[in-house]
Amino acid sequence: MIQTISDPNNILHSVADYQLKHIGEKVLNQERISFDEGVALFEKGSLSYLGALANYVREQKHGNKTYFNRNFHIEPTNICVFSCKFCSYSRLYAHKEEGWELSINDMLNIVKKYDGVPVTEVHIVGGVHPKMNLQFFTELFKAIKAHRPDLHIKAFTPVELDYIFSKAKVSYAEGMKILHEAGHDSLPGGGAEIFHPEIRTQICADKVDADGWLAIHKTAHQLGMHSNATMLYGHIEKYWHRVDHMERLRQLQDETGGFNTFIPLKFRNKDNDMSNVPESTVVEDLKMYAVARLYMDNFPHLKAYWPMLGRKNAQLTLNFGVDDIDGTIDDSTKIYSMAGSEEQSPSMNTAELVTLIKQVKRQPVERDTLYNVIKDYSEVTLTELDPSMN
Ligand code: V47
Ligand code: SF4
Repeated sequence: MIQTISDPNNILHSVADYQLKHIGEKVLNQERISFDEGVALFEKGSLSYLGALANYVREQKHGNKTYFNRNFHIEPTNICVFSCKFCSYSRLYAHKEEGWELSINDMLNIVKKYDGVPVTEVHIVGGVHPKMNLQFFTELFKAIKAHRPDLHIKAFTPVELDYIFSKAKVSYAEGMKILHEAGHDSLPGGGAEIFHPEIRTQICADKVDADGWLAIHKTAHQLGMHSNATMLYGHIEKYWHRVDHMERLRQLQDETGGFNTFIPLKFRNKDNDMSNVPESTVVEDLKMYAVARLYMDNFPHLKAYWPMLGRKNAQLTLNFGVDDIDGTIDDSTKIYSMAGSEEQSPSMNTAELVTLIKQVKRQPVERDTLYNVIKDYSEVTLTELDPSMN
């Protein structure tokens, strides 16, 4: 073990506020915190107190383990029928010459680039193209699985799924079953944004609403598929909207147990219709991760997505509840570079990811999408790592 586990007795001494102390006691006794207590943590909790509590929970659940996976992204298109105000990435169908559209063959060729490379997952998500329908994606999944049956396909948010199922005139259950049988293994967490209609109608009025998002994840869980959940924070929402969002997810997780990971996504403001909204500070980001770890007690994992946060901040989050920093990625996603992330060509190989985790005295563990351990790197020294490995 590289680092000592935090001592719970020291944590409560640092806080004078009665309510915060009481919440801290509940956390240390593994009792669930309420909606109002979640809001109080955001409003009154100091960064050091929230961090100490969240780190305690993180170490109780996972010790020093910090998970990552070896994956690549395919973004089939950035043409989108919707017009989310925070999106810097999409182009309307009317301006499709400014965007890209990949054919099944193009996407299969991307998969083939990884022949012989030990990636375990392909993450497929993009805009909602009016001509890419249920049949198109069924064929895509079958083609990928025919070429590489062991590759886990994590694809599509309820935004795409709700659109393609309603165009195909099938129910969520029928549509999910068709895709699952074609090779669709799990759902990423996107499209959740902020569930509460007071905010959702201002930032992404025309896409699937909270009930639809939750119903599609529930349908996937009922088919035995796992999924992730995100929250786009740090724009026009209030703290209670964040807690409302987490509360809805926590309730569904109580029912199905199908979520793996919660991923808070920091709003980036470059080149979109919300560029006038300032971005959150790093202190606010770390508080967000910490409160998420404390509130989402039934979510096994909390992920910081490094291409969006940047590498240094991703390292910091590992002391604020985070136990997962996503994957190797390989410069295959544009969604954050177009929104202003410091990571303009996000790409990190395994040696770099392991180094990043070891530098902050955590234990790097390569996982697959479902968190089965592929390799524990704790005994591998930095000099033993091959810098050219993918
Ligand atoms: O739903 C779009 C977000 C999401 C911006 O499940 C933005 O493993 C910040 O869901 N600023 C899609 N965020 C990406 C996503 C995801 C990413 C990594 C891993 C996983 C996973 C899922 O990206 C969208 C939206 O919330 N987004 N624009 C922006 N300007
Ligand atoms: Fe389309 Fe997704 Fe961008 Fe919204 S966030 S406009 S659904 S690509």
